[in-house]
Amino acid sequence: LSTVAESIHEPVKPSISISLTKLLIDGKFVDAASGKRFPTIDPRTEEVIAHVAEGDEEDVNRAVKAACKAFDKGPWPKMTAYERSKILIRFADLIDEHSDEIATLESLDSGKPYEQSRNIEVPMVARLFRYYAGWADKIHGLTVPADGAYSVQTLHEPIGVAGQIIPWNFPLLMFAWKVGPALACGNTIVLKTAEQTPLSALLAGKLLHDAGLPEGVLNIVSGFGPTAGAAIASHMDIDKLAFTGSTEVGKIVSRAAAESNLKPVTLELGGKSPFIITEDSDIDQAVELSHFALFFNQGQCCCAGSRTYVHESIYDEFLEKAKARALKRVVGDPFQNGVEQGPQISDEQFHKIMGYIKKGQEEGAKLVTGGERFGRKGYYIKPTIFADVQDEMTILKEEIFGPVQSITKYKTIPEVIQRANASPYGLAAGVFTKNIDTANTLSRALRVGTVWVNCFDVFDAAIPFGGYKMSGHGREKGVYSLNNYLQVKAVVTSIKDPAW
Ligand code: TXE
Repeated sequence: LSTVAESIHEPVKPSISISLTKLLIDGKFVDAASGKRFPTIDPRTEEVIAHVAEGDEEDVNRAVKAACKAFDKGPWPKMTAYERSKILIRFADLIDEHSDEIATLESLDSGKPYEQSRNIEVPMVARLFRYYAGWADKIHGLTVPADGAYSVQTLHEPIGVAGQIIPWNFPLLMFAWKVGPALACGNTIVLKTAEQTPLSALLAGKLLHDAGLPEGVLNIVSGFGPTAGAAIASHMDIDKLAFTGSTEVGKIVSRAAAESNLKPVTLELGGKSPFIITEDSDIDQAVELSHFALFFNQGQCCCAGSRTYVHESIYDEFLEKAKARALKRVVGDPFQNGVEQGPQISDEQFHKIMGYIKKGQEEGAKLVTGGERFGRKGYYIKPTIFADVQDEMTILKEEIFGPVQSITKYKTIPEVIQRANASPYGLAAGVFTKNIDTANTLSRALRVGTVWVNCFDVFDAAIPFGGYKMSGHGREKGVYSLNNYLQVKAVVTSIKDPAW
């Protein structure tokens, strides 16, 4: 293991050449109108991977024009659903064929373990496109029995041009969650990737065109939030906005959407998910699952189980074992086999997390392990555990978005329900128990969009995901996501001779 850890001093050089760095507009890779480029950084080395075209308002305007043309003139929304479905399936096949390359780009740009990109996330992307390809030709309305002599039917039509803004923690998966259902429903798209991770989506965009996507249907504008992102949120010709990111920016884009053309908005925002371990639990299994729930993806998950509630009767033993597990966590270069945790995404996030660790100590939480930088360069942080964390402490209230587990004890189920729900967030929760009655009680009482019972982070394409409260609104994945990208039109036809 020490060899793996040492690897961060000699970063692996993945064999990949970065060829796609321009904006994808109207089926072509083009420079930004301003000619500007920005660096994307390797979080392992803090060095530049590539310079990428920096889109801003003018480029968003060009992309929206192309998307409007592709929507209004077709062929995309007017193609048979079966034809659209075949293109999505061909794309999924291309993702499989290029999975080494695309996983390499993803890990290089984001710092996540290559094994995670290659074996979990890239296959999930292909699976998700096949899932939505399956829906494309099964979207249909109703025949409605209305009073009077009318024949009434509903048509489920694409909304038009979808604006999509995605974050850096799962660049390719967020691309898939947004682009898959929007395309299946026949919409066209202007997508902005996160400025920290622009690379994998550009390759995915190329592969979609190789699969037969007509030009202008998917436009990708790399760039920053206050420029390119703001231009999307406030654009008068974008018909729908889907955003994943911070709660703070979620409010900004909602406001911009309302103040421009009132486009409908779906939001997937921050979280502070409870993970509740009951007294009857197998402690070793509970330690492993709660460890995974928090530390997966360097702790950079909106649904991370970041409030670990442990029943008082097993608390001491749990704590000791949780510490041992964190100490065993393999931190190192994400391209080394066996590495569980790579660097955080950026200097900014590194410092944000270190700030929370300091705050935890200042406010009196007990630092059990970690709490400091790992290695000399790169944004690595040691797996960190705080114990005896109290409800009013900042680290139990705010989203840290890093490898910091906060453990707290509880006595009764009503008490833990009340405390778990006392958060402005409501994205997800984990419940670990052998008692079916407790599982049923908790899964109904928790005010969150997903409850994982004796499992965590199960992200099947068919399972809806989204938040209660300030974690957002709308659902992604599953059949529910189709509603985000469809309009319902009622067609009411007078019947001339109702007797027949
Ligand atoms: O998010 P931002 P940041 C949380 C997490 C993290 C914090 C800040 O707690 O520490 O947010 O991360 C674009 N108009 N999550 O600063 O800024 C931006 O370019 C339009 C949770 O990276 O919200 C990027 O594409 N767009 C989250 C996207 O919004 C704007 C995942 C997200 O960035 C914009 C990421 C603007 N004015 C962070 N400003 C999750 N829910 O999974 C920024 N953007």
